[in-house]
Amino acid sequence: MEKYYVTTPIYYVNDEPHLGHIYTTIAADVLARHQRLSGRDVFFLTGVDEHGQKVQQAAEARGIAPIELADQVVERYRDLWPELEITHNDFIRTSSGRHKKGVQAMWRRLEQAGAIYKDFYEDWYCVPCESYWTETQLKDAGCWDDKHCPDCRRVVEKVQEESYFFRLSDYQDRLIEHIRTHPDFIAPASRRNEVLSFVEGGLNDLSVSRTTFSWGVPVPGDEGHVVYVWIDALTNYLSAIGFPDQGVPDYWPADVHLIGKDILRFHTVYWPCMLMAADLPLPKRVFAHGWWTVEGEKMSKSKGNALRPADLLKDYDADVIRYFLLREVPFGQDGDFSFEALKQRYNTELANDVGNLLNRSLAMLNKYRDGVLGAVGDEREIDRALIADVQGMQQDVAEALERQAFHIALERINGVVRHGNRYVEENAPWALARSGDDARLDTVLYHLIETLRLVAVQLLPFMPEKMARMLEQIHAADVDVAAMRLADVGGWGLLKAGHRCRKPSPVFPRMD
Ligand code: ME8
Repeated sequence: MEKYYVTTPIYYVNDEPHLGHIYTTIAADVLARHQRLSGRDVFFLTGVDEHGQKVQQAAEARGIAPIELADQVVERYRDLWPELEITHNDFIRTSSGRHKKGVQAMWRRLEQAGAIYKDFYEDWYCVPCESYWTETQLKDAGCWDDKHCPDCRRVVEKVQEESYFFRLSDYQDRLIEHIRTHPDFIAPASRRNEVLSFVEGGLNDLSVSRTTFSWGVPVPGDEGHVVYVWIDALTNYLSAIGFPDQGVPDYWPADVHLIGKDILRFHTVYWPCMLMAADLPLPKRVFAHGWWTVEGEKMSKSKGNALRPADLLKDYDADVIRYFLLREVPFGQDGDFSFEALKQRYNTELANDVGNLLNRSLAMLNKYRDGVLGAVGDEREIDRALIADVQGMQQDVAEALERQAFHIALERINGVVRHGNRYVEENAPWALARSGDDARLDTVLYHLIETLRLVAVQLLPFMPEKMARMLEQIHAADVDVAAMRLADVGGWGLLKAGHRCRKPSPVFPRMD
């Protein structure tokens, strides 16, 4: 069976999950479900990033050990994912033995390849705050010119720290070549260009160990150093699937790493260069999606305005949240979340379009035909046009999702739903019932129900619970969505004459 490996970033445990984290994870889940439905052997990985100074400091601020903080926050993620119907195959913690072993093996491989050397690293230290700042952090905070501390505004001093370095600069040309010859490696295209010009601007070697804090994986053979948190974190994509015990694990290389644009450079510069040095294949694709603001504002810890999943789940079903996030904003672009937009999209696209087509079709089938499908008579042009649209949808959705174009996949499916509603108006089944044209009435109702069934199959990865309920009304039987395969249910004409559907029961009631 063809394998498919999809990952999310592993989330830091110094913050609780919010809208941004669920966005990436939902997107990955839709890909995983779609690929399983298409018959592939899927491995979907998510997890948490526990090491590093940020986590150590957050734990200290609460007066607990870093592992205690991690143990608490990890439960928030573990509890949340089932509520959002996330079907990950594994959940990696970077504090786990299997991961540490993977990181140390990666380190040794880099060392054996001659890609690591020891030198000094220059940091900026604020004595009163006892905090270390990098040059980049000072520049980003606008504190570079007179070199003051971004926190307390006092002058920082230069300190030298012994550090291991990774020969990132050695891989510059190979990376450029790889990006040029693999146009699908970095998406969307704007991000690819951004990375390319960054790499062409020249790469510096990367400091990959720290001695100023201890919460991390010890450097093999030099325990005074911990491995830089990004070397540690990126290796999760391999340690979770059996590296180093399996050599190159079965699921490697990943088909797609889904990430936010904030961590693009780590995934498209550091990670591929590390893999080249370690002589391991590169991931096939890295997709960096855009950034959500909430009601026009940037979410920030200091403002305390992060949108928490519980605030959403209180009023909206997981399926509706899943649909909205992937429909509202073209994947790759930034977007704004608002409850008003969510309600509006729900009412127009789900309640009015899908819900209405389902309710009226099943209601007419029950009213005129006691819920039983009749034989299909002569097909007219109008019927063939509907079938062609439905059949084209499957291919188009698959192609869109192969490029992570969720919004295009959904728009294509919605187009079929609108076509279905037009088909009802144009064929006016109520008039056929009144005039006693039973053969034509049966044909029209059959086309509607079969269209609905295939729409539900395509929407399953996006809204698994709602679509299972829709399919149960159509099939008049319980549906095991996890076991469903396109090869069995994806073709037009599965339902036969004599099949009885259920009475409609609203899946998308209108929201006021
Ligand atoms: O960066 N809009 O973890 P993290 C969209 N541990 N997505 C958002 C978002 C927003 N406003 N805010 C967060 C880390 N995200 C590292 C990753 S991977 C080897 C290590 C999402 O907890 C988005 O996917 O800060 C982003 O990349 C990720 O959360 C950052 O999560």
